[in-house]
Amino acid sequence: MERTLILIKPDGVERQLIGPIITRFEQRGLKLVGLKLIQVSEELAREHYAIHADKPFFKPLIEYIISSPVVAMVWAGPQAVQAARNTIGSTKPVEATAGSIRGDFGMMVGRNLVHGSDSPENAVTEIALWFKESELVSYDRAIDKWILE
Ligand code: DAT
Ligand code: MG
Repeated sequence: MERTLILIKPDGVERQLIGPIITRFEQRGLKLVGLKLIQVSEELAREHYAIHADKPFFKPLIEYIISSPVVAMVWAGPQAVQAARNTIGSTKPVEATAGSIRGDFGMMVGRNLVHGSDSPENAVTEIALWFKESELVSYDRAIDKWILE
């Protein structure tokens, strides 16, 4: 079982898309193991996006992510990172496949609704940044025998 960090960014929260976005991951068959609504500090935002610190879009990216609350989640499943990235769609919503979250709900790269970890290694680092291990739960889902083989 792999775990991935998913964020519903401020535009997703403000546009009242928390429910529809969570539904996409639930329908996919991923399992929710952590969830919280938080007002992100600039410090956390900068650490989360540290890899982009030298990019011209870094400042607006930080301002965007701290502009309203964010829903932080951990979803688990086989190849959860790749499954979630495909459900989210390409970084630029106009280029994202219809049926993906960004492809169905987004228009601009700076308002692309959702973050998802891009590799299993980065997922481990990001989950540790956003969640204490005690905030994550482990449970058996009865439905899993119809999702996992
Ligand atoms: P992703 O969120 O698909 O993993 P990323 O890690 O390359 O994309 O970039 C992080 C965020 O930074 C992305 O969701 C939106 C913003 N971003 C990326 N490339 C950008 C660009 N060329 N112009 C403006 N914002 C950009
Ligand atoms: Mg990324």
